[in-house]
Amino acid sequence: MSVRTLRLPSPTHPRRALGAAAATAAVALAAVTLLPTGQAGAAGTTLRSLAEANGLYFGTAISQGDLNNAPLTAVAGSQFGMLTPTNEMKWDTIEPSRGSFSYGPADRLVSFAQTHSMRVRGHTLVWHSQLPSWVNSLPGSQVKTAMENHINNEVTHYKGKLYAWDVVNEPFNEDGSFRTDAFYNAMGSGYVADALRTARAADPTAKLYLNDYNIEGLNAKSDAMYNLVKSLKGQGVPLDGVGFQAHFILGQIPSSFKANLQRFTALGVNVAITELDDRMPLPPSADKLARQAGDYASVVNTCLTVSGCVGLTQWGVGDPDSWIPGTFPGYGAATLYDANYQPKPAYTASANALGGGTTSPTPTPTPTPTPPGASCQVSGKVSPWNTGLTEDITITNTGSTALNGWALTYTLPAGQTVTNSWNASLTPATGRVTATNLSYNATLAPGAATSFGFQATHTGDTAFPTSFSLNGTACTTS
Ligand code: 9MR
Repeated sequence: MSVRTLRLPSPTHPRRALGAAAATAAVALAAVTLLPTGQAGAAGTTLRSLAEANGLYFGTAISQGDLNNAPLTAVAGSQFGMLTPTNEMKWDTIEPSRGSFSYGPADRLVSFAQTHSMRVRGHTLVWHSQLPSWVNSLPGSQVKTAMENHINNEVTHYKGKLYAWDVVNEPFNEDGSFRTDAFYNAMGSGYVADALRTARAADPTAKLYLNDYNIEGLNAKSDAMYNLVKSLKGQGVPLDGVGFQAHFILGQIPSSFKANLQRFTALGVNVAITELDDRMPLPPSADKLARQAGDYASVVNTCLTVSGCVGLTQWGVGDPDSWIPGTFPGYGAATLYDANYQPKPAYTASANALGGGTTSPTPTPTPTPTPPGASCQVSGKVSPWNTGLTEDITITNTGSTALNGWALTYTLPAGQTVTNSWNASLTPATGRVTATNLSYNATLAPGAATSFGFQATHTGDTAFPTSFSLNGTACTTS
């Protein structure tokens, strides 16, 4: 596992080939949406903020019953920026009998998400499982109408509220043939296109996904999904992405994972990791947890390095919520949080992969030549919560000379301690701090601006820093 600090952004990183404007937007988004830490691995650092600073989301699956679990909701509401209802948007809950719709459980989860500024992935509209028996009992001639009506009703109910829908879930057998479920039997493979078109008509803003498991590596099943996506895109069917469930086994992340994701993005769709877990034989040991940390870091890094990978969702918040022990007896400990909702080594590894640097060794500083003095203006924003804050700072070069290397020095209010940063290297963590450019944003032309951000703990004083100077010359603040 590679360990790194201050991973964002790197000139060799495809996601960071976004340009300064997008990078600034990502930082601004992180600042706006940050929430209290909960039981995080490091004070002031959350998976969601780290992911968002990379232009990704980090999500989790929650069921209605989980809302009564205080430790779980504390972690979920602070650490994750996307919510997938585990079961509550499936057909058997939403339309248990024909034409009778029940949205209460799913509405409660959407409300929790909204309260915690989380987005929602809808899961799932058309699936052979958790399908009420009345659908399977319909004459073939009525299945299309029933499917379209179900999609139309559910997508309309959540219109404008969801980030994405898993429109069709698990359409393939392991050998790449279509599952012969009620939908395929009634309509052939054309049911997929029909479902996507129906969903798009009901909510033009939600991203539309196909989702499946065991398609992470190059194999017959992922070939089938690839060919389906290619065919749908060729016909102009509305399809935005493919979800890779990623129910992994310790030490068995497919070596072709990245190449596989990339062949999908080359078709013009996004990819997302939608149900991530990594199961191990029980009981967990220090060695197994360390290997699991490596697996998680590798998955996060794969998403980071595939342009078009939009985010990751873990299936469940902690090990107590995971479906694994019930389905794979003798296996478990598959998530980022242990039985007491304490972060596991996999959490730290994921955060580090996203640039959190919570356990990284202090890098050897690279000597930088002292750049010339500069005229500057500084602006910024503090987003505080009870014990921490996020701050983003924009520097504008108001001089007439381009800077090739910059160092912004400022004084933090007493009691503030930096815990992590992005788009600049910060040292020391308290008092008079210097933020130094990274290699990708070293150049600052006359009139140009650049932004960086950091998180800090505080003891009550959440004021913006004072006494800014850029390369030794005092800046104005606005
Ligand atoms: O986690 C879900 C579990 O609570 C349900 O009992 C199960 C029923 O099929 O579905 C689980 O979620 C599945 C998801 O909807 C689709 N991919 C596989 C997941 C694990 O079974």
